[in-house]
Amino acid sequence: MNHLGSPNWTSGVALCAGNTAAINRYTYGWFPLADFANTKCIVLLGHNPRRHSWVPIYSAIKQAQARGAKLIVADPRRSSSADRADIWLPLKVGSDTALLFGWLKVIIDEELYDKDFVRDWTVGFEELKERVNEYPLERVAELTGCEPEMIAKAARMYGTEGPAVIPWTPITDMQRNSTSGIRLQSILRAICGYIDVPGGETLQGFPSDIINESEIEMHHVLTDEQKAKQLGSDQHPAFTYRGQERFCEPTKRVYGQEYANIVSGCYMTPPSSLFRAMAGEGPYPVKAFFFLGNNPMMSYGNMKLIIKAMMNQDLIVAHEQFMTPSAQLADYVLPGDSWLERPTLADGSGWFGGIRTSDQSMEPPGECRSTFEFWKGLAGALDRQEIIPWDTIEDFYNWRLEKRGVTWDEFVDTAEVHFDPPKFRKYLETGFATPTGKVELKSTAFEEMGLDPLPYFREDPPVDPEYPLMLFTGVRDDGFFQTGHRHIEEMRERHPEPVCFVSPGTAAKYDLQEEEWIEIENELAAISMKVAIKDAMPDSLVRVPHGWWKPELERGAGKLSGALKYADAMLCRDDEDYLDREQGIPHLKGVACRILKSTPLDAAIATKEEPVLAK
Ligand SMILES: Nc1nc2c(c(=O)[nH]1)N[C@H]1C(S)=C(S)[C@@H](COP(=O)(O)OP(=O)(O)OC[C@H]3O[C@@H](n4cnc5c(=O)[nH]c(N)nc54)[C@H](O)[C@@H]3O)O[C@H]1N2
Ligand SMILES: Nc1nc2c(c(=O)[nH]1)N[C@H]1C(S)=C(S)[C@@H](COP(=O)(O)OP(=O)(O)OC[C@H]3O[C@@H](n4cnc5c(=O)[nH]c(N)nc54)[C@H](O)[C@@H]3O)O[C@H]1N2
Ligand SMILES: [Mo]
Repeated sequence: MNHLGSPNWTSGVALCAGNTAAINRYTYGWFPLADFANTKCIVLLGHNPRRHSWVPIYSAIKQAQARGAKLIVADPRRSSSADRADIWLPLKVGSDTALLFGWLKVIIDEELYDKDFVRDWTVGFEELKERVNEYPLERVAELTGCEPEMIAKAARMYGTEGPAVIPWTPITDMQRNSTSGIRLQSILRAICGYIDVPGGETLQGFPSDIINESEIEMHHVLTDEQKAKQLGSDQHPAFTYRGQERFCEPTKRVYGQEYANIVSGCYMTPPSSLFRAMAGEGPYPVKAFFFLGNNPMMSYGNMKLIIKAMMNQDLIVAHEQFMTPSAQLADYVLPGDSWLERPTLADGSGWFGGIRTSDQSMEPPGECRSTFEFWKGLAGALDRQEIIPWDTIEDFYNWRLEKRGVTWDEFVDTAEVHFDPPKFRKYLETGFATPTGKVELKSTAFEEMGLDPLPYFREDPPVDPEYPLMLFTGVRDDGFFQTGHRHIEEMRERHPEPVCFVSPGTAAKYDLQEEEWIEIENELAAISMKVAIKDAMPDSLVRVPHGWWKPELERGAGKLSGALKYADAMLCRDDEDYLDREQGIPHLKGVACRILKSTPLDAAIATKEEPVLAK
């Protein structure tokens, strides 16, 4: 993309970890990794690692607790992590940012922060304090629905029982106040003295002696003129070139190179701006769309708009393993190989400072090709062979490993994860990779872009009596990964249909029975789900599973194998009220909706037929 001159690239990591990385840079220049092995206190904002979801994190938390570490969980639902927590804060869906303001208020008022660190290594503390004073505990209690004493108790635990960690959570990556929520997490880590210390959160940088992924991406070859055209960067610049290039110089100073695409999240086009331009809403037309390792139609907000955007393209090319609803709209589907069928050399994208390898175990079947071969073939077809000069992917890896003095074959044979020995408080020598070299509690970069340099909280739009319930998306069924795997019979036997969760109170109010088919509806669409009644759910909240379609149903425009009937993205909004201002990502944690009971006839149809979407 950089060689061809297009700045318009986006990814599912725009609402999962990539955007967190980009926003963390505004505070201390990098994205930290939690040191679970040595920590004394863990805070989970929603994030609920389970035995069948985030296995290493689940195990690390259990081990830390066995050592006596404290666990604080904020979750509207009594999740399995909430069950094991020392403190559970049952906050209102989408209100994490307000809760974090409450914590800061207590920590600043009671002087539980690290005063030396704040004096020597931060800028903007006084302004931050003033902003935080706008959030007294009574107001925070109202915004979050949590008891003021419980908020204060959790804040004291975080402030005094450290070193503590607030490991990455996707939950604040998908909210209207995402930028402020992520900033508040980074501010808490910093002022409490938990950054780059054992048991806290470490700024790992790139692994040594390897050509890292950010170097390979060659962001310097994309011209300033093209970067300036990146869609959405005027309105929502936080993770675009416009926002992130402010870190080039400091990143070079601290980490040795200008571009650091941490978790691949730092130079993206805001998805909603991209799809709106593709749909013809300007500022200029987009005519061709290529996607790879992403099911774009179902992985953002406002799915109907994305379908319109795709239908408005002259050319769509998909590099996919399966005929997903997105791939069904492509002009060309290039079959992709899978991870066992290719050798892999991966660094941790700067988040985790290690290198991982995986050997090729078998040949890809039929016409399936690796992504390397696809891009190399494309460069050749454009007579630009010099972009990818290596004959094979192994040659490419040999080049990346030259500095280590090993060949790919030798390196992969070790079958290890390669770590550099940990270093702490590296900022004492280099400063932080921010424009001021300090931890920016008040962001100079946001200020320069005309954005609020301090965190703030935007409340929900007023309740529309037509849509009295709230939904959030995010059941990850154990047998599936995201929108994938619904074609695997054994897994479908375990989870044959999409199932949403409601509380016993909500079920009683709307006369819903276990396993009954219902429709969940809002201004955008209605989708069909079966009901599960769960004690762990609070009243008036509906938990909707992510990414449902049925590969066995009819394919193609207007059908899309059931995606129109079941996908959560049909209900996810991307109007300004539902977008994070700085990033332009959708609010998926608290969307107004209502429940309609399906008639038995509808329920029968729901499993067999698909509605036709007017083109
Ligand atoms: N088997 C399997 N494992 C997976 C995946 C999969 O598809 N299948 N997906 C992987 C991926 S990419 C991700 S990102 C993770 C997601 O996994 P998690 O990070 O655990 O996220 P969720 O399961 O979506 O929701 C976690 C909790 O957040 C709570 N929650 C919902 N809204 C809010 C809110 O506004 N505030 C707070 N504080 N809590 C809230 C929910 O009640 C839920 O208990 O799972 C990963 N693991
Ligand atoms: N509405 C809504 N949007 C969301 C979320 C949500 O809960 N609701 N969750 C968000 C989260 S947490 C995440 S992580 C993102 C995930 O969003 P995506 O990255 O789109 O995740 P998947 O749905 O797993 O789609 C990945 C696709 O890549 C294909 N694929 C997998 N491996 C390979 C490969 O090796 N080669 C090729 N060529 N293709 C491959 C798979 O077949 C699959 O169709 O979505 C985000 N978007
Ligand atoms: Mo994710």
